[in-house]
Amino acid sequence: MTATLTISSRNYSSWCLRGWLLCTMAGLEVEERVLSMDDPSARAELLLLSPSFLVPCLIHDDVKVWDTLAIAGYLDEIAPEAGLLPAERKARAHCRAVSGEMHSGFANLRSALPMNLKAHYPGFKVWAGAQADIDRVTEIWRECLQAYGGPYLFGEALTMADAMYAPVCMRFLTYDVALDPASRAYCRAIAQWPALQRWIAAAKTEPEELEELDAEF
Ligand SMILES: N[C@@H](CCC(=O)N[C@@H](CS)C(=O)NCC(=O)O)C(=O)O
Repeated sequence: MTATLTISSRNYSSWCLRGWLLCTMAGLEVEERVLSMDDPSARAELLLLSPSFLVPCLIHDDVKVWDTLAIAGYLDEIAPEAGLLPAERKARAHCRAVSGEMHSGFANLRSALPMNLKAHYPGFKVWAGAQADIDRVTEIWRECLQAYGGPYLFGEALTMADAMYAPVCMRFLTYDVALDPASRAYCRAIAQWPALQRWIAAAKTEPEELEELDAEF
């Protein structure tokens, strides 16, 4: 079986990171196609590949699936044994809900603290709108960590929710966000995730394409 994941910047693209982590969790080996968003011919190619014009986009055999949540659902279908969703029905619903909340929400957090894996901003000043998102994210985390015992959101095994929130953990570390002890421990546990470390190492070798990124990405 051949699979291709079209991605853009490893350093800036949080959705590509999520999609790639999900493929890794599902044990799906993907050939990565890295497209530069600034290059018009790459954009034309992307339009053919990904009808939404957005990345990541997974092509697996004759199936094309874009949008991270749809990719997660597809991967769970083809690799149910990988545990992208927890085994128990109530926990599965909870995992879907918090993954969906990340996917559709937190616009202030995403625009004020864009992912930038190469950067570190000690003492970064977080504005109130983004702080409200941070408070909600850490509330979700504390509830999960307490209910399922950690170290990951749904217990001892990583699930799709951890892939959804991994870029948020990296943002919190990049922007030196003040966190409660449980959330800080969770961010540190996620930062140790070997697949994420591989992605970060590759991101650090990427040429500087964008000087400043203040749009949601
Ligand atoms: N809801 C989409 C969001 C994907 C998204 O916004 N991708 C960004 C990169 S992280 C993108 O493709 N932007 C296109 C562009 O910048 O032209 C998903 O879950 O995959």
